[in-house]
Amino acid sequence: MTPLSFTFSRRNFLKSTGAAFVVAGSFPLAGRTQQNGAINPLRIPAQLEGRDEGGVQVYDLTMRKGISTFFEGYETETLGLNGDYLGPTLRMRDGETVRINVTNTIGETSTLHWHGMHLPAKMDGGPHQPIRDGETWSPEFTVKQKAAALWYHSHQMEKTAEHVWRGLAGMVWIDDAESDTIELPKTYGTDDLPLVLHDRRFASDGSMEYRAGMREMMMGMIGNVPLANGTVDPYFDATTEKLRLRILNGSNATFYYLGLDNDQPFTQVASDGGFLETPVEMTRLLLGPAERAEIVIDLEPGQVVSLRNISNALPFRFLEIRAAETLTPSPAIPARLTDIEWLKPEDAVVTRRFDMETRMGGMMGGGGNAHTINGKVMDMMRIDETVKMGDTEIWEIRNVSGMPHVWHMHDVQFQILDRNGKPPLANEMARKDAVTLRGGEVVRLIMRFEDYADPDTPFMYHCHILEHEDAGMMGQFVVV
Ligand SMILES: [Cu+2]
Repeated sequence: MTPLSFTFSRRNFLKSTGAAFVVAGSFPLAGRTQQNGAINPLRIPAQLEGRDEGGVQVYDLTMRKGISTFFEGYETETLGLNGDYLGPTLRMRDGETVRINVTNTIGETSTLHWHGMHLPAKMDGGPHQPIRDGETWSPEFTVKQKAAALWYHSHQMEKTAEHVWRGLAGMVWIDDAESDTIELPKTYGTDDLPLVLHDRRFASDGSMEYRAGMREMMMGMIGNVPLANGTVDPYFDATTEKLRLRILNGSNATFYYLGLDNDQPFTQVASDGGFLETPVEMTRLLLGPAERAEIVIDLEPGQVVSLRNISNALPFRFLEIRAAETLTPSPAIPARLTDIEWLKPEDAVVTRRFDMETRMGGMMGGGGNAHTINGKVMDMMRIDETVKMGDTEIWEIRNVSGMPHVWHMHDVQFQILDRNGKPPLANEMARKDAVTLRGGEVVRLIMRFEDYADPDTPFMYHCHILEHEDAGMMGQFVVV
């Protein structure tokens, strides 16, 4: 087995699932070894700033087909935005009005969803805002949220997994007055890096076709090669004492358990929807699909340290960081990063309950859909929940299956009240839009629906294992 192949074992941190998936794959192309140094410079996505048109910040994004070289000598068919694979990092500011012209040229209908953004449902880019091939969709809205590292991705009904797999995703970074002045690394591409982590399954001819069979529809599509910003086995030459990584788990279905190879601690400063109130020092970070974490790593001159997926079976490297012999000083991380307005359970007017269920027999036995929420599969014509604008609500999510799921909801950033009746982890005390639930777990979320009543256009909630979403593990709510 070549060391570039890897094995996922979630047993060591997902003990409760009962399902110990070990998915091994091998990639015989290169025959190179991760025991040696990393081989490719980390790709840094271009930044895309808006251009001012009468006070509106305008962005142009073109979804297109591309040819990517992940392995020397092999061409791979991919999709990208303004490029061959993945898309640029959009930079936006709180309070600005933005318009994004999204042109679809991929040869089939797709959508582009602004994951984590608070915006009108019609601008959300979900299944109800299809962009046909050759057409341009131009959502316009005012950015109304705290500084955060968000992302965008295709959300085409029943095709989300395939379109994201092929490359239709990128990040959106929001800035505000607080992030302007906070003493954290913030020079893009130098000490402040986007890091889109995912895995893709490559065939021996270099192709990474999306082929979800029965097993993948049940467990999710899992790759045999890890990538960071679309780079295979990358390194980054660091020149500063502190390095800030804005990490997105952009995989279809893989839970990453991240750490540094020398087990040195790092500091998480932000979660999905922005800064934590206080930094959290840690040595391990679990990120489910769609979750984000911003971490800061302290570097010694000349140090080589790797960000790895930790697993008992076979850990693999996502990124090798090579520190220069002389490093530019970085200021200490502030003891307090922000103030979060904590929502109070007594202010909630209703508690809604959602059961995320996977019936192993369902699909295998040909008995229809295996992945459901409250026993139902997604129906674009059905509104599942109606929420009153201005209300604070508690949503209790139960994973009644034996495998992990990721709850994600559109429109709002929520707060986790408790996990299995106990307080959430320190790094979950945050604004979040996605939360990992191991088999059997229960989380209570609290959120306020502040704006944008629209009885006709729903927002989505769904599992962010994309194969589960496509199989129907999704529902719709309207704000009225
Ligand atoms: Cu799921």
